[in-house]
Amino acid sequence: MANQNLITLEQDERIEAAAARLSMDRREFLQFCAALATTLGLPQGADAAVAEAVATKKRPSVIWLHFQECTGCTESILRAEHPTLEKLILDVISLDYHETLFAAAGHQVEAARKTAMAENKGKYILVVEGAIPTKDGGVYCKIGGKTAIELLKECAADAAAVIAIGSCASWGGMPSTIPSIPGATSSPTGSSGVDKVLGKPVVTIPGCPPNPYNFLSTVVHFLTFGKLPEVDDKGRPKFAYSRLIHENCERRAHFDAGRFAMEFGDEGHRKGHCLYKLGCKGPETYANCSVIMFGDAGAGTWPVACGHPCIGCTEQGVGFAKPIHTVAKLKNIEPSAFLPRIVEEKGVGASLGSAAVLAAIAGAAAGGGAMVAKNLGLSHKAEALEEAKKREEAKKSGEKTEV
Ligand code: FSX
Ligand code: SF4
Ligand code: F3S
Repeated sequence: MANQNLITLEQDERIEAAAARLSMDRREFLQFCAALATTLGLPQGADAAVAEAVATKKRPSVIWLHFQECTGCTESILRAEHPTLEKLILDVISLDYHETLFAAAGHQVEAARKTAMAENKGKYILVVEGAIPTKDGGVYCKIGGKTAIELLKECAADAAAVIAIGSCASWGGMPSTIPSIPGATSSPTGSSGVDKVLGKPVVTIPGCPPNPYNFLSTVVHFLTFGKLPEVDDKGRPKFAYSRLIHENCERRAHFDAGRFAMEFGDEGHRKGHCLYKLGCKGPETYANCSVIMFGDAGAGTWPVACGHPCIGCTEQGVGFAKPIHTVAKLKNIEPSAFLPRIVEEKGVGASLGSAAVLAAIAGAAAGGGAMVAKNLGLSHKAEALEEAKKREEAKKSGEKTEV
C-alpha cells in the first residue's frame, strides 16, 4: 500500500531542494530514504521522518580521526556508487576534520579541528578510524605531536557521540593480530579499540572495510531521532549486525544440501556451491553483507558471491584471529526464512528442511544438526565417488583410443 506521508512529502519544496543537491529526482530521493528506514528496521511511516530529517535538519559536525589503519574505511565510503551514496553521506554530515580528505595541512588543519570542536561543543560526532597503539605510552602513532591516545581522549571529551568505524577502531582489528612467535601475547604496538582506551562503550561499525551504508544509516538515525541506534553487547547497531551471514547467504541451500566447494576452482566452486569447507566464517559472523552488499553496484558484490569465503571481518575473535581456512563454528542451523528451499540434486541425504520436520516430530531439536553433520561428511564421500567415476571414465576412453 502506498505510504501517504511519503506521497505528501513528494510535493514538498524542501524535498525537491534536497534531491537537487544530490542530483536525484524527488522520487529517487524519497525511495532512498524509505530504503534507509527499512534498513534501520523502523516502523511504517518512519520513512517520512527520515526523509524530512535528511532534507531539513542541520548537518551534524563530524570530526574524523585516523590512527592505525589502511584508510579502507574512508575509501569504502568514497567509492560508494550509485545513487551517489558518498554524496549523500557528505550531504548528511558536515565533515569538519578529516586528515585524508583535507586539502590543508599542518597547523591549518589542527586549527580547523579545534575550531570545529569549540563551535560544536557537546554536539559533534566523533568518528574514529583505525586502532590505537597503547604500548610504550602510545609512541607508535603520533599526529601533530600528540599520541593517538591523547588525541582520542581530547576529541571524545566534548563529543555528543563516538562512533568507531571499521574493525581496527572497534577492537583493534588487523593491527591487533598477535604474531605467531613464542611468548607473544599482544600485537607489537598493543593495538586497541576505542572503547578500551576511553574506558566506556561506543557504537562500533566493524568490517574491514565496513559497509558505508551501515555508517550512513547510523548517522541518519542520529539525525532523525537525536540518538544513536540500539546496539548489541559489542556496540554494533542491531539493525545491521543481529543476523549471521549464514542465515541470509545465497549459497545457503547448497550448505543445507551438503554441496560444497572443496578446493578453489574445483567443480563445486565453479558451480557456486557453499564455501564452508574452504573456511567460510559466515556461520559465526554477524553482519548484513549478504543482504545489502557493497558499492551498490548490483548482485554479487560481497565476498561470498565473488567466490571467496567470508573471513569474519566484522567479528572479534574470528576475523584476523582464526586462520582463513579453518572451518567455522556453526552457531545456528535454522534455514533462512526467505531464501529458496533446498533442492536435492545429488541425492546425498535428506535436506535440512526435511530433517528439521523430522526433528520436530521426534521432539529432538538436535536432529537437524545431526543431518547437517551427516551432509558435511557426505559431501566428502560424494566428491570422492565423483572423482573415482571420472577416473573410471577417463580410463575407459583411454582404452577405446588405444583400440
Ligand atoms: Fe583498513 Fe579502516 Fe580495515 Fe581497519 O577499515 S579496511 S585496516 S578495518 O580501519 O582502513
Ligand atoms: Fe554461505 Fe558461507 Fe554459510 Fe556457505 S558457509 S552458506 S558460503 S555463509
Ligand atoms: Fe567481512 Fe565476511 Fe562481510 S569477510 S565483508 S563479514 S562477508
